[in-house]
Amino acid sequence: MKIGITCYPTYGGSGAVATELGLSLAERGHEVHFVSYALPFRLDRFHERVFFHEVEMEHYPLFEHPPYSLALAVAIHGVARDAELDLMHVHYAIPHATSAWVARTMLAEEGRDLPIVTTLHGTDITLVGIHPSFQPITRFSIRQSQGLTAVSDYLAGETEDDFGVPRSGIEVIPNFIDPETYYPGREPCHRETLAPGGEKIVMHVSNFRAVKRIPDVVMTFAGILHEVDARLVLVGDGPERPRAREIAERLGIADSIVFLGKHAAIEELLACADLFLLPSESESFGLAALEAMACGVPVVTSDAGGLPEVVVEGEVGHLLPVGDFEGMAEAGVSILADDQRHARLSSAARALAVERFSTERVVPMYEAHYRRVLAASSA
Ligand code: GMT
Repeated sequence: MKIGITCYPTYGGSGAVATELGLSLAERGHEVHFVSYALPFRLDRFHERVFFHEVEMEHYPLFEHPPYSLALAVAIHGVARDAELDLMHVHYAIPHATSAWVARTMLAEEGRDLPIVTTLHGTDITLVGIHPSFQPITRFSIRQSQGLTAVSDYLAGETEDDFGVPRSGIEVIPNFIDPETYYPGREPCHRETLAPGGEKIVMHVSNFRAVKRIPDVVMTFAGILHEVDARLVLVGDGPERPRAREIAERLGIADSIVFLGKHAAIEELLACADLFLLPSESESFGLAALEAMACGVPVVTSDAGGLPEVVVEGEVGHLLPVGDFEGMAEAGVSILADDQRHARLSSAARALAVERFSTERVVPMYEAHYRRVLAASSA
């Protein structure tokens, strides 16, 4: 198949999933065309059958906010026509599903068909999409897609409740990991640099938005530090990063925290973590938690959204109520202070990630979804 993919190129789960999917589809023999305003952050090497098309934007002085959605629609239209795409797969509904619908409408006028598959990732439904300024157009655009997938049961349910899309019209296809990229004991490990005194490594990876509850990461770590000699490694960047430093300084634990900033190859860092924290307010899936599990790292997370579909309580870590940083600290200590328990959770985490969420298992679900959409379109 010839497949177009649009995603946000920035540091975040939806861009990561879209890029890994595109690369894996290309490895399986499909031709993949990425369309976005910048190179997706994980598309960092040459790959056969993979093309990138940058959306051209005119920065006319009249526009305080240049209309990216329209420029994207024009780009999708051009790529679909020139590369003869079979279908367009957009990740994150806003504005991608709308731009794809405009492109599809333009192509229809020229006698061409471009089926659209939209994958819902999270805040495009639960936070941004539901805001009154976007709700009607999100609803319209996702209902216009020929295929609709969500990354968890939880998100499919929210989409039905808040947008009136029947649950039967949404296929749940979970996030996935390549077990040969994410694995325990990866070398070289950076343990000696990150924790030179042999401390346990507690890690958090995100784009530091408010929804990630960064203060809870620091407070949980402070609780762990009372009982266990540990260091907190914070990977990523975003609006809440200064707040994390401020809290750490106030608590007098800044020296035990490493602010690493953004890293593309997080598998190298996760492989030397002892515990992963994800205390989010809302998380439709929690790709970062899955990546940690695949590296054999037990996780302590909130029980928000789709996280219980990924993290099995007591088997691979612990799920606590949102905001319960004291409980999270206790759970973290119970894992870090008991080597045998840590080893048990670590191997269960790896096994679960590989069995349920490997590329090999999940990517064929997307291929089957595409085939169904194409069959329905040509019927
Ligand atoms: O929806 C978002 O917040 C953005 C998105 C991203 O690009 O980071 O994250 C979502 O998509 C990921 C990939 O499907 C999921 O693993 C994350 O749980 C989800 N984030 C939220 O729901 C907050």
